[in-house]
Order: sequence, then C-alpha cells, then structure tokens
Amino acid sequence: EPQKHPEELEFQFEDYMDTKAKIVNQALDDSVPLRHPLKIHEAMRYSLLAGGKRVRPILSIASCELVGGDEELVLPIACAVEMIHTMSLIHDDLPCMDNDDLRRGKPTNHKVFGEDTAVLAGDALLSLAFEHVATRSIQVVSSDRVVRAIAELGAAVGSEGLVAGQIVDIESEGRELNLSELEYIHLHKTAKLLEASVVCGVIMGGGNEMEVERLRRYARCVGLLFQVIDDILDVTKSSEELGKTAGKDLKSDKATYPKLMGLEKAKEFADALVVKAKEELSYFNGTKAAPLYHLANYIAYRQN
Ligand code: GRG
Repeated sequence: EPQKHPEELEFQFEDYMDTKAKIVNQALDDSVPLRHPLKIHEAMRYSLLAGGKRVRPILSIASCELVGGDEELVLPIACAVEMIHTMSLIHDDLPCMDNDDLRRGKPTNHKVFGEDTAVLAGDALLSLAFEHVATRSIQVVSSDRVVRAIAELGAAVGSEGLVAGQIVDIESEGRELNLSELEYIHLHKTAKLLEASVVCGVIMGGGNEMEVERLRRYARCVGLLFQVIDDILDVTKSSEELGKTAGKDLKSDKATYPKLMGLEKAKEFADALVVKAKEELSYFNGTKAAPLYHLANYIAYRQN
C-alpha cells in the first residue's frame, strides 16, 4: 500500500498535546520538591509550573518517538529543556533586561519573590537542568548518549546560543537592524533551544546522524517560523484591536519581519519555512512523523 501523506492521516493533535503536556507537567512537578531552603524552591516551582504550552519538551518527546525511542528515555531531558526555557524567561523579565510585570498571565518571578531571589531561581533551574539529565537520563540510556545530549544543550544555551541572541538583541536596541541581524537574533534566542530540544530527543531515542541532521534543519525552520508568526500576529492583532487599545503597537521600537520586508513578504517567508520544515519530515514514515508535522502547522497557523 502506498504511504499516505501526513495531511491525509487522522491525527488528534489537541489530544496529543494535552496528553504529553500532562506527562511533562507531572515530571516537572516531581523534579523540584519543596524542600529547604523553602523560598528558592517556591520561586523555582512558581515559574516552572506556571503553565506554558510545553512546546519544547513535547518536541523532544515527539522526536525521540519518531526515531523509535520510548518516552521514558527522553523525559529527563524534556524536563531539562523546559527548566532552561523557564529560567531564560525569568531572567528576560528582570528589570535589567525587559522589565516585565506579567508572564504566562501571572506576575513575573521578581515581582513575587524579589529580584535577588528571581536571579537565583534562574541560576538554580539552569544548574538543575544539567544535574537532572546527568542523574536521571543515565538510568535509562547509555552514557555516550547522555554526554552528547548534555553537550548539545550546553552549546544551545551559552554564549553562542541563547545568551548570544540576547546580547546581540540588547546591543542593537535603539539602532536600525537589517534582515540578517534580525535573523541572527531569532536563530539564537528562539531557534537554538527548539533545535536542541529536537536534537536531544533524537539522540536519546538512538537516531542516526542523518536523522539528527534532518530533524535539526526541521527545528531551525520551526524556530524561525515561530518568530516570523509572532511578528505577523503582532501587526494583525494590533490593527484588529485598533480603537480598543488605540492601536498600541507592542513592538513599536523593535525590528520585525513585517517592518523589514512588508506584511505580504513576511507571510510568504512563513509559508516557505513551514514547507521546508515539512520537507525534512518527508523522509520519515508519515504516521510516525505526524506529531512533528502537526506541531509545525500548529506554530504556523496559531492565532496567538
Ligand atoms: C539562558 C543562561 C541563559 C540566560 C538567559 C534572557 C536570556 C538569556 C535569553 C532570552 C531568551 C528569550 C526570552 C527568548 C524568547 C523565547 C520565546 C519564543 C518565548 C516564548 O515561548 P513560548 O511561546 O512560551 O513557548 P510558553 O510560556 O508557552 O512556554
């Protein structure tokens, strides 16, 4: 029987996301028990369990399962990527960075616990992420996979990863950006961790080199797509809400894809990225690739 295209296959995407998010949430809850000193563990739990979409850990799980690995092999590193994502949000919200009061619909960590504790909660989550992989993953997969995944994750976060994106973003404030500078920021601030989430999933699942590279390219497209859509939604939402919010442009001082290339071209770019992401999946069995296929669609066609 000829293979069906993923579009023709029945796939209950929302059920899939709900099921996986519940598993991730339970594992995250277990990963930070409330112990002494109470305040730091409360602050870590406050942001970690504040209810994000869990896109990164679900990408890890889906990638591991795509290359034939069981969920239990990937759960520790799936939690680790969410810990790192959460700490990056805590630090990004600090008064010395974006100075935000709200995150995931709740007061930011520093608003509740104070700046000093928020910095430490971020540090502790970053450290715990690596400890968690080293102590938990090692119980279920070989040490060579664990070491490789730790290296991948470390590189994605550090001064050539998330931190690189953030510093270039900070340094470019108040200055005009060109398209390649904007792309650099997004590839580092957003795509790197999505890429590591996917690649670590493939590594834990025992994928081969070719699978690692294909899914790395998939993740990079999805990461950039995430930001292009974010920029597009920012324009379309603020024009929809014109009148209600007096047309408040949320990113008025920032470079965005629609600003640099125009709204139509930005939409075309997003379409091209989702096509390219799906092309990387065409090598895999359609049924097994369905979660990653629909995750790309979800990111491309989300409304907020
Ligand atoms: C990582 C060591 C280290 C320091 C932090 C502050 C910083 C360096 C980097 C900033 C990274 C940042 C805030 C990137 C934006 C990422 C992004 C796309 C956030 C939104 O992600 P969603 O939509 O959010 O997945 P939820 O809340 O659903 O998890």
